[in-house]
Amino acid sequence: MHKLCRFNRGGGRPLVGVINELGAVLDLSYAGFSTVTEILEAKDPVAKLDEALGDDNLPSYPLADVTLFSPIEGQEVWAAGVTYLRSKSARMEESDFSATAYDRVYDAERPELFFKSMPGKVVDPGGEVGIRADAQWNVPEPELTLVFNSKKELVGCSIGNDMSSRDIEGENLLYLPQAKVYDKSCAVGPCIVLGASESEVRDWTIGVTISRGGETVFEGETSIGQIKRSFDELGEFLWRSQTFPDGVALMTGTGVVPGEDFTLAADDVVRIHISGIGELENTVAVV
Ligand code: DO4
Ligand code: MG
Repeated sequence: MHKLCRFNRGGGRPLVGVINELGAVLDLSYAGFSTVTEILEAKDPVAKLDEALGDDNLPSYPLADVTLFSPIEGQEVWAAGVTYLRSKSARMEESDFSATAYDRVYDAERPELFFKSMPGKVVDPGGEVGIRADAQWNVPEPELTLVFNSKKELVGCSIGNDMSSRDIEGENLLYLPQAKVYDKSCAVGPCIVLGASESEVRDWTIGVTISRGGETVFEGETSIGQIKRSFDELGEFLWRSQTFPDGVALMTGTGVVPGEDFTLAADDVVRIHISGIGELENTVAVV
């Protein structure tokens, strides 16, 4: 498995690197790579990286000395919903009005899929994620994020945060785009893991810790294996009647939902972890 990332040191354009087991970033610009996408588009991305990493002379930098960027370059970000039982029950509680829609989609053949973010609007690791100024009930949604290349091949996975306004979504299902798509509502990172099979990924855990003024105000965790649908099934529906010339990232839904009395506040720190990938940390700001 390889952890592909975008980074730089002391400013300048993002470079492509791999985070190794020692917590160092190996600089792939010295192996001739300038984008993550060209690796994702290769015939065999893992073999391509194995070959590049065979060079013992690649410069390496401690993670603490680099700035990481989201690994999303030109990929649109989409999201699946109601893929965990916990998501279905939380949404049915938040809205009498829309309860049957959530109930039905959980069992339906066609999954819920929605557009989440233009690539240029994706928030970097360490950046600010947004809560809407006109919303009262806001949560992060920690989600395994699948990464496909332009040939529909599932080539890797990352960590995503599908920031959501639950009061807006709960008021009327037709407000879902406003609850889900606004400035700073989508973060992805810190890397894309290549070379993990679906069965390996399903053994991983995903969780979130939210801190306020240094105190933990919420934490929760679940297993990726609880996702009801297979990755191929989600990908197959996403690609129906649509192409993605730069590839696409697909958040796979949340299985960790804070209780009804919890809402995010400005300056909260949200840390999402997936056992096989790492941690995506962001600070909350009102937008
Ligand atoms: O239908 C509402 C959104 C569902 C969602 O984002 C999730 O389950 O993660
Ligand atoms: Mg979600």
